[in-house]
Amino acid sequence: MVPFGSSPRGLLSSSDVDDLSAYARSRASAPPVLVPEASLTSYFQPIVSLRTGRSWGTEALARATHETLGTPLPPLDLFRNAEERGLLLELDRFCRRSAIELFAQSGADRDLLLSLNWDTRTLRRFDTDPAQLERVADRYGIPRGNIILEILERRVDDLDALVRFAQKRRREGFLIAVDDFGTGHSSAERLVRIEPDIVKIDRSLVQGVSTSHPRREACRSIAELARSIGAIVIAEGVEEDADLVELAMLGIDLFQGFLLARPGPDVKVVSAAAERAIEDKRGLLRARAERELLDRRENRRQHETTLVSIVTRLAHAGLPELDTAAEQALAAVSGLEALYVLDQRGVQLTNTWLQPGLVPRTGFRPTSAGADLGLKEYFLEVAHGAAAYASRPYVSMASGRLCVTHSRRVKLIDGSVVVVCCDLPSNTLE
Ligand code: G
Ligand code: MN
Repeated sequence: MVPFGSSPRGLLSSSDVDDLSAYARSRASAPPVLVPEASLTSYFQPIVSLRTGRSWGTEALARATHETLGTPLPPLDLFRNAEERGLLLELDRFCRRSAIELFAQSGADRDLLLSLNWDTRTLRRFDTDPAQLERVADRYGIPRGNIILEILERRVDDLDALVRFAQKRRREGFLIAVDDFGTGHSSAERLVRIEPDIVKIDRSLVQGVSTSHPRREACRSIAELARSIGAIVIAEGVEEDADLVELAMLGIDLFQGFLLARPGPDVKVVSAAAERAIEDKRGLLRARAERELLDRRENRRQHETTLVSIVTRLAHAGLPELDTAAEQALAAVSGLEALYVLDQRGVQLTNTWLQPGLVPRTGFRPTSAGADLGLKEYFLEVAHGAAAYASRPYVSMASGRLCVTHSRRVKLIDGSVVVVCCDLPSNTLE
């Protein structure tokens, strides 16, 4: 614990902040001004890799305690207090330096990354000592490439300034992370402009991912977006087994959260705890992956039976009777939501027949004969060689419900070749 104090003038200069290191070590008690008698330290929370079973990095988190009472002071209060006093830059910087010091002294593995939060509100102030971070990192022998700067989700008036900041820090050799992505001000624009090395998916999206289809798809999209611009994805705030499993099934490898380890003062202790926790989950993850495979297989088998039955019925019709045949086939075969047939250019030959009694959601409407579906993947795939195709689950424009479209090339009794499309309800496992 080190007291965060100020010079007698009340405002810290950046060199004062640098001197705070010596001051902190001697525990000299300059009058603390931020929060009376506040002591500051850094806790560490591991980021663990499922693939390797090892801690990949650790995030430093500021922790403040009332010196005499020993009670914790919420870091948010502390930062608000500092901002009101114009000391945010100093506090933010002090936290990073304290984190680097403690990390360097922790004896953690050389390849463990250290993640530091950076409050973007400080960019509004002229930084009189921009080289402080490099100096401290170098002094403690931590390669800059092992230090991640997390750009916090905060309102930024000047995005250009933020982008310049990120570019400059990257040129210096640091890694850049966009923190809390998916909530508040952490927009997609920020992501494409900053092109971070790392994207941390915010816990507000992560929590409940196992029970919410939209949440899962949001995490999937963010993970895909991040990966496709070359960024590493971290899911933060993981608290539940089921969410961890779900995120792992989306291909996410790096996790941070109470489920794995709570933040603690000792880097090595929390890292080891997270490694044990992830090992404990391996059986669960494997069981889920296997169950999903079997469910998917069973689902495919059921779909196949339905499709064969539909195709057989339609193949007995000629082009002129196709619409009636489709209507009848749909009524006769259960488990189908919609049925429509396309010609070889992707133009609808039949109406879209919806399961009797199925009312489309407001704003959704089935297409009729003549509609051009030539750009749809379920058409293109089978038009260009595939014998059969199944889409990923998506919301059908015909019904507004989650479905999977299966398409098949089928030869009718009169020799004409058509593409039969069947929408089957999706339980999102496909
Ligand atoms: O904004 P940022 O992601 O840096 O916030 C980190 C904060 O989130 C820390 O205060 C940390 O204690 C907290 N935190 C870390 N893991 C979890 C978690 O699994 N659940 C919740 N609710 N908070 C967490
Ligand atoms: Mn963070």
